[in-house]
Amino acid sequence: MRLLVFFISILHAVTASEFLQAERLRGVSLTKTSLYNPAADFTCFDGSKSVKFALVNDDYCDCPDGSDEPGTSACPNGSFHCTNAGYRPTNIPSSRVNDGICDCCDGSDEWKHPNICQNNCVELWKLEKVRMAEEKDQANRGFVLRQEFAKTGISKKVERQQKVEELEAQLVTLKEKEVLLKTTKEEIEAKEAAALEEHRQMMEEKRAKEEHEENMKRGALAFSELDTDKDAVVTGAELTSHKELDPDLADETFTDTEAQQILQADSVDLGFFLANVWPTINSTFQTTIPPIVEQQEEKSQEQTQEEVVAEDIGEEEDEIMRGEVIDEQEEHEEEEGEEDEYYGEEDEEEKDVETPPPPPSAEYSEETQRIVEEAMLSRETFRKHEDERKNIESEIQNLKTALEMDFGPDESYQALQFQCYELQTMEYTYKLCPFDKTSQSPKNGGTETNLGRWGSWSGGNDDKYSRMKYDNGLTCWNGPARSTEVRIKCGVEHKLLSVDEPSRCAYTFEFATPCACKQTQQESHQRDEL
Ligand code: MAN
Repeated sequence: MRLLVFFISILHAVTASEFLQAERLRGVSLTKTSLYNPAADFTCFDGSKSVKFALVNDDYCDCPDGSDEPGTSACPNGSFHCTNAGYRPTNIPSSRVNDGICDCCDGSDEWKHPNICQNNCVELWKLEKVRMAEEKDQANRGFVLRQEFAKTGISKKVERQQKVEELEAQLVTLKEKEVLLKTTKEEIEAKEAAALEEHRQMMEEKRAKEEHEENMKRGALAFSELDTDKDAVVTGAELTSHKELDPDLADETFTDTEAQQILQADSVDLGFFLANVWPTINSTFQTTIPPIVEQQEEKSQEQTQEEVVAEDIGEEEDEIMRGEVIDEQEEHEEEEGEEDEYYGEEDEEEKDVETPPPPPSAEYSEETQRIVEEAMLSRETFRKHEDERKNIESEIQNLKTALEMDFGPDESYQALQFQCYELQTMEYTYKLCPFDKTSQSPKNGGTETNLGRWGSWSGGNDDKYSRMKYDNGLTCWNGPARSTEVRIKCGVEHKLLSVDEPSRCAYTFEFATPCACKQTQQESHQRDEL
């Protein structure tokens, strides 16, 4: 009886061990164990076929999806599950099974070479625990900082909102005042325009009057020139001395009759001449008397010379004197070069002193001047006011833009606005200016290359704030516009950790900041599979 009980117990033990064996089928995770039932045929996971259970793990690939060979390297697309008891279970490609390299920390992937791998799962787990503790500590310290940043971010937001309200109220008053200033300005400008128009007309009339007077003066001079016998009338005969007045220049004879036709009479006095004759001949009449200005100049030259001559040689005949004096003066000038220089300078000084100030461009009346100045002042006041209003509007706009920015669920990322973080690599200095841009500057000089402008948070629904997207940077030669993805992780300080360019002109930055720290770090769970 005892012997029977013993055999039954042995039988039980074998069955349990077989069951365990089935449960622990090589390369299969606990969750998939139920799919491998030794008591039934095995159906490939893709449902493509069923095979005898004996063909599972027989080192021959039957299922197209490789599911019949979880523990061997027979299927190219198979997957081997490392239990890694004491550490984390993991799946490796079947091709790594029995390839002489230890992939699982429990060494289970090298089951044909039991001596080459050491089970180091426990050691790994110990290291992992230290790393996790450090990470947790960092996360907690970072979280404390994050809360500070969040507090500042929130108060900054409130401050900005209040500032917007304050500026908007100010803007209302400014706009009201601007309307008044504009009305005042327009009123005074209308007055100014009228005064300037009046001034322009006055100047125009003055000029016309002066022109008329000048014309009459020239007419009177012409009359006097034509009146050769000085009897206060001009006759046809007198007119004929001016051949240019001949209405029929081709025949080369200017007859009295032709001249009388021009005069409209046999002879004319000054009044009739100015009113009726001069207007018809003033454009053709050519005076034989040199122009007044020239005469005056000549006269003044003569006077100067006379003075010099008077000093040097006394009173003599003008014509003779002039010739001698000029010669002597020239000689004198040659001899007394130094003195001349001196006099020359003195002359220049005198010239400077004597040069009259330029006449005012517009000689306004006192009233017009007052209106013009008042209008200028009004324009200036309006312009200043307008500038002030525009400044306030742009300040409001900037504040609103900042208020619309997404600085994270607790506003802590506000701390990064207007800051830049740099990282040096062998070739470049990379810069991240959160919410603004990313850039790259060659270390040996040269211009900064924009690697993207702030776009948006791009971590997706799972963790929106884990990534930032900067795009529309400088276009790559024959390529896309440069862009950057910033991967954010928790750290006790804001720091640009690494930079990469995984594909041409598409960059990835790794950035640590307390703003990404969470109070409770997700624990990595040790899996103890037995
Ligand atoms: C520059 C840099 C590089 C980039 C090339 C593309 O050299 O911006 O990062 O790959 O241009 O031509």
